[in-house]
Amino acid sequence: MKSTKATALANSNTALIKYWGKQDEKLILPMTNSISLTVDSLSTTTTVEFSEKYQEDHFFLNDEKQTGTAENRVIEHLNLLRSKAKMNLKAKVMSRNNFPTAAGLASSASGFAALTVASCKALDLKLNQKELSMLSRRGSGSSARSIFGGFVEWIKADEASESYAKQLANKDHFDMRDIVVIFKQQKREFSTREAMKISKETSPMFKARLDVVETSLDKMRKAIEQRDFTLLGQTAEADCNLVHSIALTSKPKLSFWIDETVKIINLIKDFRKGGIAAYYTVDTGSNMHILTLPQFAAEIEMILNRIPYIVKTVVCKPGDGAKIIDNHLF
Ligand code: 2P0
Repeated sequence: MKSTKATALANSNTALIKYWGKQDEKLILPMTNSISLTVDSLSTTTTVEFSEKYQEDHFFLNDEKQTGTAENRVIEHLNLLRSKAKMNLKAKVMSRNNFPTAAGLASSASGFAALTVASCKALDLKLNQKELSMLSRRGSGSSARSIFGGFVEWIKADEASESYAKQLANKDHFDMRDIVVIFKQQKREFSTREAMKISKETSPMFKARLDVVETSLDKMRKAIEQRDFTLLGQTAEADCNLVHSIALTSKPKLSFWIDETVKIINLIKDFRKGGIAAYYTVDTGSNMHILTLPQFAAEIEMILNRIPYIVKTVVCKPGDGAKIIDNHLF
């Protein structure tokens, strides 16, 4: 019986200058470049097996069979990869996240990067990271960045064959920490995909960000290159605030922050007054990221762990890009 199996591990990434808005929804071409940090402790492991024994595609996430949009997005991505490999065997896909799914912690980034890398290996497509990044992008835009480790920039382009991510600096270039803060209360009314579309079509702030994003990207590249943590933090916070202003001024209003988000933002401001270098960024969920330097991480974590509305903190370092591993999930 014809059968082929592979497993990949991909880390999530935290957007420092965010991807917000598409110029092409089908090809997933972004309106702007974006810059992220691939982290080491939030990962998806995915095993893919293409085999004659499967009559249809199956997708399991954290041991639960998925249906609806989650399953359809995976099947659509498998179809794209199968057409590239000129092969039509159905597949079983099993994924495991070591962190909450769909909570603004970029599970689609690690998820589609792991799916792409595992599938391409199982399909014997011999692709380089740039090609993997372009393919992964079609599953979920931010996953194009998780193919690479460390500090990564995803390039906008009008052509599908020219929009891919590339590494700006490897994980050892700048030793910083991303403390992921997971709240007891979770809120998510809109998927990122819906939110981006609504924002682009309805927020008067959307164009305003396009006017300043090139400057933000320049500052972020410089901050990374020169290991300037203050510039990195200030620039990430400013872009985060702009993106969430766009969300808030959309119709319908998109608000991802909860009371706890604002409380932690105020705490971070107090940290800075007390000489602790810390900055925030928030993606499309109420959970948030505190960017800091290694020497402050333990103290910040200790303070956060005393706060009753925080269920978990994860201290992440810069991490590796997506890779093939030997331990299959089935
Ligand atoms: C980012 N986000 O740069 C931004 C900031 C969330 C907030 O990219 O529609 O799941 O699949 O391309 O990649 C998450 O969006 O969106 C995201 P699709 P994706 O990380």
